Amino acid sequence: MLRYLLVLLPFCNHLYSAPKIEVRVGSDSDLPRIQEVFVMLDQLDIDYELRILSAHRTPHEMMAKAQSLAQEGFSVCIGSAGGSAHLPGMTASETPVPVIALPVKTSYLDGLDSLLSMIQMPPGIPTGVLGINQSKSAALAAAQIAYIGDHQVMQKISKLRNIPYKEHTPKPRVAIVGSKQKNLGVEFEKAMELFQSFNIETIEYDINDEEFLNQAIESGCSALYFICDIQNEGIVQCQHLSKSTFLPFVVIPYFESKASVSPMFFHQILSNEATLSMGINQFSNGALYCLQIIGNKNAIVRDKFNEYRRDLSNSVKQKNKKLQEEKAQNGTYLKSWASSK
Ligand code: C2R
Repeated sequence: MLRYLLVLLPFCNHLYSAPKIEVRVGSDSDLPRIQEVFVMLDQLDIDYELRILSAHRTPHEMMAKAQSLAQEGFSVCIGSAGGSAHLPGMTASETPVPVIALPVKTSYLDGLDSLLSMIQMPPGIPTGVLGINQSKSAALAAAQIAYIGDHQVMQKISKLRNIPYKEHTPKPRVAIVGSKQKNLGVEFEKAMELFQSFNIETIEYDINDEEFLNQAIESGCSALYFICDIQNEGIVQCQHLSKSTFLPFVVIPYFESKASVSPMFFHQILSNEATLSMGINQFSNGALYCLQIIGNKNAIVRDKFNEYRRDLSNSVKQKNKKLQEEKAQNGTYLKSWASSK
């Protein structure tokens, strides 16, 4: 028996290929500011590929390398840039691989410019945004996505983050937290329908139940979808929760009122943990981001996700076509505008 095992041993390496992480930066000038990404990944013994790619200066190369991320076997991409930082968003448009957006601190606007140009992505194209210069957290969040279910790496992460480790076998299942006792409206319902249409089970947990995090791990949830009710305790809950779990932590900042809000709250929810934030009230983007995480290990979910993206793109092209036809027929665009949402 032992002899057979020894014969097979050299082939085992070929069977297991470690998940890959890409780090792309808008400029080499960003590197010193985000060097903790690399220190952290090294500390976890995780290899990565580093590329300088700019949505503005090298759009074609940036796009081509985004389009091939999935085929090249990457499970996650950290996109980091400063100022008018379109790199992570444009990358996300071209790949089913989850993109983590890391805003770089800038000289004039302290990185708020970077953060705001990353976070409020349009429905359909999520990025998971971290706090400004939260490089260590970006590396941890990337590892938590790429190595979910890998006991060795997750154990290391738990130790580093001071979180009790519990063995976890991820399933196509997502923990929904912060939705109970609230009427979140139609946008939240749409997000839940998205999960359903992808055959992903959702389990709603009560945030006040002390055992819920353990239960989410035991039941094999692949991500935690947290609705952060900014006007009611949400920020405190978010800070507490994000410190307590090694599950990919996807946050949807929720504002009940439509009044405009100060972007300063982002500093609070994105303080220094591996918290991946969506834009304000972007419930569907939170769901899609969870689906992308699950899609790393589930070809059916990934294929469906790609189909979803194609449909989204086609619906925009259709609208444009209609607009041009109206102009040709009526000599004005106005009619189309009035009938579009
Ligand atoms: P230089 O120092 O090279 O002039 O770059 C970079 O991330 C950097 O922070 C200045 C800043 O420009 C940013 N940059 C972007 C993008 N490309 C470069 N935000 C992009 O594609 O988003």
